Amino acid sequence: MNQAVKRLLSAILILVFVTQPFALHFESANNSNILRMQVAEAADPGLPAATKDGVILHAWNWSFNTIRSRLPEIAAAGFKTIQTSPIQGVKENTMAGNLWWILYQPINFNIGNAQLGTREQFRQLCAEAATYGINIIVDVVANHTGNAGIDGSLQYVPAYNVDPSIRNNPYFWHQLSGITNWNDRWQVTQLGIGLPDLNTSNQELQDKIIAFLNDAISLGADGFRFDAAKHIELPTDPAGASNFWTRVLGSLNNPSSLYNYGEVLQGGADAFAQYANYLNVTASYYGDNVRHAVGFNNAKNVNMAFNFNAANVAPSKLVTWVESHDTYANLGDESTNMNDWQIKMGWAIIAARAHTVPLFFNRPAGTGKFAASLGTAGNNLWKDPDVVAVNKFHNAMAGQGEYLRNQGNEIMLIERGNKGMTIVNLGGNAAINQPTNLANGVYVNKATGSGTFTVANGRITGNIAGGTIAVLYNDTQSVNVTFTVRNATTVMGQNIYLVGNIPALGNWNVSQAFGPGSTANYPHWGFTVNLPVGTTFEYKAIKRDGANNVVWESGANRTYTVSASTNQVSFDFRN
Ligand SMILES: [Ca+2]
Ligand SMILES: [Ca+2]
Repeated sequence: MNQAVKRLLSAILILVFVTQPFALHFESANNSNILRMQVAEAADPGLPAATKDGVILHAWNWSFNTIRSRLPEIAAAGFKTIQTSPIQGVKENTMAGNLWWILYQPINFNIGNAQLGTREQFRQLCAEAATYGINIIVDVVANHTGNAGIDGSLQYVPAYNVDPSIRNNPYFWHQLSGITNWNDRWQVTQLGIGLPDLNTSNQELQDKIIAFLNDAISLGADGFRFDAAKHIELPTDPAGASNFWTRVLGSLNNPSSLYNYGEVLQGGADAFAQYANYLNVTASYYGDNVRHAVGFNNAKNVNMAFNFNAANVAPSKLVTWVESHDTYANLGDESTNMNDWQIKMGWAIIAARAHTVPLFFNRPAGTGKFAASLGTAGNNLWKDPDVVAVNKFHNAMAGQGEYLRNQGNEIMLIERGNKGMTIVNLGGNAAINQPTNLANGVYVNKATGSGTFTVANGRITGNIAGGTIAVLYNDTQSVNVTFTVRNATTVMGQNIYLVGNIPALGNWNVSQAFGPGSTANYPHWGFTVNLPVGTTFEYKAIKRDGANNVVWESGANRTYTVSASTNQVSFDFRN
């Protein structure tokens, strides 16, 4: 259910309760749903409507019920979308954290496994997530199945418990051997990555995959991350081409509501830009550059975080990350030793930027690389106040373009349209003084670094503490204020206007006064002015004719402060 429909339904339900408390008979299950919807509405986190405009929480190894229990917090933290681990049946039921890769060794195309939960629990997760405006996207393993063992050729033999309808069909498999030349596109797609490679060109196998994906969609899935997408052939491949992507993606239900992306790790025969013709892709080089930019295994240098380095694929087709579950968890420890501060600063860079969809990888809880069991929630960095502040910045800036600046090698300024700016300071205390397109005004830092910044005459100035971020935008809500000026009689050619010390009321310039008012109830005059909540202003009603001859109200200026709720002002014109 989209936000607008939900809001409308909530309003109707509240109205029904208020106006007809005794006339309706809800069953208890319905009542609990209604209450939940109202609670969700009360805590409306301002999530964008679509995954493409928000940020993703990669709830790595969290079970369906674990995710479900955290939905209010996840919504409050500003995550539009949650990405699950693979939901297919897997070859072993272990819950050991260091055996996380078992989830990437599926045995079928059915929903449910010991680690994440059942198909019904998945359905419940999706249903409840929808009440918070949260989308669920699912990690899908379609390139390969689990193997029979890690030794030698067993790597390329299907696990004994792979679904017999797959295991025993000789047409469903590529040859049982591994890639030796990663620059050979045929090998990259047609041979194994340490696992038995499925023959993804086979239409009967594709049909199983399509049925699985549509089952997930029917339960509320909002898109898919295709694992090892680089290893599933494209229609345009020079050798080994197939219609997998066009046929599978083209057979999904509700296609326009889905966000799909492929794990296309850059390097070797990646065909990166070609994949982007079919689905969104992972900007893995950029993640590497961002890690270096924030000083991980490198001298800090924000200039490394400007270029997406993504084969000229449009940024709107890129999923970005600071680290992925692979860079964290694989044997190479590519990002494992990054500290939380570095992750946060990297996240501030990628999530402040426009167009792309940033993915926040949630590390396991506890100390050590794999301290927690599969199925449990990870550490709490995803709800760190600075991460949340940047998430909300991302949401509030949806649709705004970006302008990137640096102040030396340690300060990056990410400006969005003329609405907001996030400043990432990797260095010491600093005075910011930079050109900007932001509207004039004072901007209070929404991140923990606090402080205020001032924009005037096309420059932003302010102080930022060392190692902190500044999240700057004015998100004041505007509301309609209704004025009724009573008993204001006029002569031919005169009308009633409002003039005051704010731009909406002409800044005391009578020729730019607001009005004329509506005369539906003459001699009473009605006005509806849209004003930001919290604005305090002085004003008066005036009589004005076409030549800007003015009769002012007598007495002192009136004052008013716009509130978030009721804004109806009525007064007699003071002659
Ligand atoms: Ca393959
Ligand atoms: Ca959904």
